[in-house]
Amino acid sequence: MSLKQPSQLPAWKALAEHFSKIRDQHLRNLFAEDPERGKRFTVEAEGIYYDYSKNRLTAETMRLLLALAEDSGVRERTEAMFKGEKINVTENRAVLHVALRAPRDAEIIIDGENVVPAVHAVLDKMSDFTNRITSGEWKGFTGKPIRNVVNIGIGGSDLGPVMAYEALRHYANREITCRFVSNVDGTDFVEATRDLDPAETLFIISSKTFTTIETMTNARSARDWALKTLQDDKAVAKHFVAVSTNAAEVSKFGIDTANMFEFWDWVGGRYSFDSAIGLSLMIAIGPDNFRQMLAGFHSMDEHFRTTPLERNLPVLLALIGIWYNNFFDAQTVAILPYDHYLGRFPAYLQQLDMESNGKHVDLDGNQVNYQTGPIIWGQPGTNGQHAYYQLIHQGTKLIPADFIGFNQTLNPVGRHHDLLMANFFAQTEALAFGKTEEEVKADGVAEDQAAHRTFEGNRPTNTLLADRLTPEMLGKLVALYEHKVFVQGTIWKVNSFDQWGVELGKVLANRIIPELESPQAQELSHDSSTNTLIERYRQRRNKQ
Ligand code: G6Q
Repeated sequence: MSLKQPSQLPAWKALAEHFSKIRDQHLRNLFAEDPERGKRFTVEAEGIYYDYSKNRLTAETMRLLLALAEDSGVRERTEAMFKGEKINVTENRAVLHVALRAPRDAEIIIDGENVVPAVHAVLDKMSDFTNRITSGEWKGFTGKPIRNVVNIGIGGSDLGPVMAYEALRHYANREITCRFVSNVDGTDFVEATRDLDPAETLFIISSKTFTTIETMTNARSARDWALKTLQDDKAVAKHFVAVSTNAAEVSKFGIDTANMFEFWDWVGGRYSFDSAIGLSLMIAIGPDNFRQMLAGFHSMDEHFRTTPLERNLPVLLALIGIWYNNFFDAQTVAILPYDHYLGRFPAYLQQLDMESNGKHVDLDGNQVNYQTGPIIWGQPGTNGQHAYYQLIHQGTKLIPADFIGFNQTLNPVGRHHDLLMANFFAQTEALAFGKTEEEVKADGVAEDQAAHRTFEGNRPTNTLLADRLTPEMLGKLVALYEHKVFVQGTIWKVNSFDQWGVELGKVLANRIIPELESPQAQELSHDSSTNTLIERYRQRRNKQ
């Protein structure tokens, strides 16, 4: 299939022309011209109130962006994904994270087989295992119940579980301590396990391939750590379980494949925490909450699949992102959750978005001549306000931001929630409307100070407001962003489901490992910088 570059589409050309007319329009004027704007540019669906009125756009912009989605085949590609077509063309795989949350009676066929029963069989096995752990029926090797669960995984096998565990901590069983080890830096493992009793600790080795060097290194250190105390290889069966697609490697490691939780090659790592990769999360929050989270994912999937584009949350979020990325030339998007539980949400979205759409060639392998995925970053509010918001308000860069907040707190304490939300509303207001020099002077600020205290405004934001951070709502929010990334990837014509960009570094590290570990100093044949750095490390690593 030969692809039309997006910039050749009539809707793209029309947007470029439209952009030249409205690029300097100020949100102050847009709001003044239309007293209903703050209600008009909103959508409420799936318990999420999405206000996109504080964006630099008009009804015409939206009409053209929606035409772009139509012309780019968003609808057709969505159907292709949901039907299990092999849209991950560079790996010849289907992309079916939506099957992970399909109801029991759904039918999704890949290579002639309905995958939904297998999905539910694994979920049932996870539920059963969770119940055995939390009830104390599953005992460690010395007969003690499990009190600590350590997930060992990295990338997609870590960021999702840890984000969701933090997000849903309110619902977690506090009798069980959950830790997450990902980094090959030994510090991560040592600090995560230093206060744990091996006799009460279960390791979940989460790795789709079961060959990832960081995970396997941590898994082996975990086995050594456990056996140092438990003193018998048979203890591995009671203290280690695996989540993987690779039964052969799991059993080579010494884990009974009866204690392996399966998933499939049609689940991408960064789209996998609602599969068995979420086992640690299920143990923490319990099977019922986990299933509610899946129900949330599924209802956002259905919303995305069936709602007209102009009221479709992921589509709108995606299109407005394209507007800034490709027309305003914005380089980044800030994700700003005003909920402390969502502290890891920006880091999770970083992988989801940047690994998916950080691509420089289209599906045909042609170099693109337009910007693809943005840089994603952020921290929860209000902390960020005392750090980097200065630049968002008064810097020279345009930083579109997503503000995510909740009407109800899970931890009512005094005035805290009203203060949090007052800041949430104030920030998007300040960013949009700013403060003019006249207003500053009218406050009595001296002439020579006025410029410093002026806020241009016209800084765009999305507001996503929901009632409460529940497991179901977390599922909805994650699916919202998954599909946003998908829509953008479709418009940019990139493969959002591979990640070849992480390979080269791995290959080069594998070449350097023996150069660091071999007892005979091996000759180095890198560039002069890398050679000198390795030499220096070899000389100095054992010096005190
Ligand atoms: C995500 C990527 C990547 C992957 C990790 C871990 O989409 O594929 O982040 O999840 O490299 O891989 P394993 O699960 O195979 O250890």
